[in-house]
Amino acid sequence: MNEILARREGAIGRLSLNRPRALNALAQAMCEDMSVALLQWRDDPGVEAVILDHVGGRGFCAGGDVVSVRHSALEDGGVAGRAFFMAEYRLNHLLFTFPKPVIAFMDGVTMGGGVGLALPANIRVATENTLFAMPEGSIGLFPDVGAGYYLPRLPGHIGKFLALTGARLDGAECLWAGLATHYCDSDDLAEAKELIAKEPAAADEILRDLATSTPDARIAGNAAAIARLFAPDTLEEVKAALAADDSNWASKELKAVRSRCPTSAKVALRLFSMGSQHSDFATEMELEYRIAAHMIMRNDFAEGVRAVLVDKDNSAKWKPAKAEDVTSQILDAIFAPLPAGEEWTPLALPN
Ligand code: QUE
Repeated sequence: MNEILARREGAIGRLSLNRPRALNALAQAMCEDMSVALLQWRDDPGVEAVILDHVGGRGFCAGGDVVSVRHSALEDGGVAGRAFFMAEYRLNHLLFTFPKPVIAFMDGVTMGGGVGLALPANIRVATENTLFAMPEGSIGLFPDVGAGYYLPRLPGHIGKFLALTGARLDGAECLWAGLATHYCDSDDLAEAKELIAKEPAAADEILRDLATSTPDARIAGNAAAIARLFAPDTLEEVKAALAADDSNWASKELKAVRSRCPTSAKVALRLFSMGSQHSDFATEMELEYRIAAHMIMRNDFAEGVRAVLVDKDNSAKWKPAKAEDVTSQILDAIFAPLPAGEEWTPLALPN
């Protein structure tokens, strides 16, 4: 069964995710297959650009195969889980440094690992089906796949808001936030891809010509509140700011922050303050891999995946349960370097 379709169409290489029953959640072999095709196209002068999309169904890509990673943490000391993240982050880095234009079609659920495929693309197309989120806080993980690089660079503390609440954005909101570069009706995508395959250099113009009027971005109405209430650097201060605001919106978002893993939230905040300083994406991936290697072995990850994806009771018991009890010593251990020979390394240096 082929979970990645890789083929040439005209002057483009086309990669289509094809694991629709799991909303195209990424397994290690899918990441490796995509990397092999990209390396081949990188060096093929007949390939001028790459299209990244999915075959059908509701998902572009819902994330990584975290149920398997949990199994690895419980059964093999996390060996297979670390191998998955190594392959996934190598793919993220290859896309980020790819020397030809990449065009990603976020025409459906785009969460976690799917965000890591879409955001390094030069052209990112949202549609009426786009549903974007960084939901890792609800499984005791952290916003990874380069989120530590991308999210702190969004204006008005939107990235912190997305990480701490797991908020879902629609396609119009993705365009508004700069997460997408274009908005098209999904009915026009087949035509767009056909035209782009004939003339990849005109992709931007082709997508602009096909663009219909974009619906209003609902999040725009909350942008001022997000910029104000998510400005603080600590989890305790963000929660206090939300609690002090008497709007319904703030109390709903406070509930979202409170229900999520407090260690995940503090890891996200420390990662964002470091990631905003990284000018090199490889440095970002090396740091995120250290964090992932440590976090998948913590009880919160097994418990979070159990609650959301295995038993689906959505009632994870976090340890520590309180923000105040997530100490800097806990965070230091999660951010610590790995033993020699076990650190993340890129797949291939850019040309
Ligand atoms: C956090 C996550 C993931 C998630 C939910 C979270 C994730 C992921 C999936 C997912 C969803 C539907 C599927 C599937 C996986 O959900 O990474 O196979 O059919 O892959 O709260 O990080």
